[in-house]
Amino acid sequence: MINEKDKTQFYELGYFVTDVVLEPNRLQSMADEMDRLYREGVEEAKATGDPEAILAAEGRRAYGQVHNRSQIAAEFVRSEIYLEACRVFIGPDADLYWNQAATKPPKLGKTFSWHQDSGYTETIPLAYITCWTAISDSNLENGGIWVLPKSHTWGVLEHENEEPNRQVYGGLRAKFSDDSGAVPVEMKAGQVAIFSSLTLHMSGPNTSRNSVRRGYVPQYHVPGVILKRTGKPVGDQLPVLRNGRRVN
Ligand SMILES: O=C(O)CCC(=O)C(=O)O
Repeated sequence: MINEKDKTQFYELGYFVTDVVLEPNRLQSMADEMDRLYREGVEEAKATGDPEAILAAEGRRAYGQVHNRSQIAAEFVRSEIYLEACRVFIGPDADLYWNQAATKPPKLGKTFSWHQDSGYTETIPLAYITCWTAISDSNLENGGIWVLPKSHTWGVLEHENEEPNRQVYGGLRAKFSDDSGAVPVEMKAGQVAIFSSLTLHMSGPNTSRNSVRRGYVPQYHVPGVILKRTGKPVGDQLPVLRNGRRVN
């Protein structure tokens, strides 16, 4: 599934995109799980009767640690494409570092500003891989991702706080000036964009009429990773690969 050209592009540009590598029935199961999480979040908020909480849930960027809330996701994080990416870019031993379901509904889905994943959590060792997976088609119109080729060679940039507003999700924004080389990464359901945690990326608003953009975003790292800031273990620390073999 991952060939020499993909590897070269990953090391030179900081990312590559696979062919369609996930079967329709597995994509449908994950899409249903993502919709369930989103719906449950909105229903919980509605139960509080607080209009702000409802708005926040409807516009929530992502749900994390999905593997703890969904047996389907716990299985999905061990998909062969992810294990192969771990073997190629991490080594024979790898853990799930973090995983998120990022559902962008039409109209409510906002911009997520330029950032490096390592800009959120700087780890030791530093670089890990992000496997941004199109669970449904992801494109310019429905809020797909963009990457900045070669930015993985720039080290960890300074990031500043981004306050949420009607156009932009809250979070961190990388401080840099020139995104003129940015590339949109349009994907069919079942394709995976695999990039370094140092690669700058962002996603636009969902301006489509009725296309829900569903991105599932598992990330993988070596076992025993620690957070630089605290010196403490960080992330999901869920073993997926040992001696090159899948851990169940
Ligand atoms: O799903 C998106 O829109 C972007 C997700 C992302 O960049 C991230 O989680 O780091």
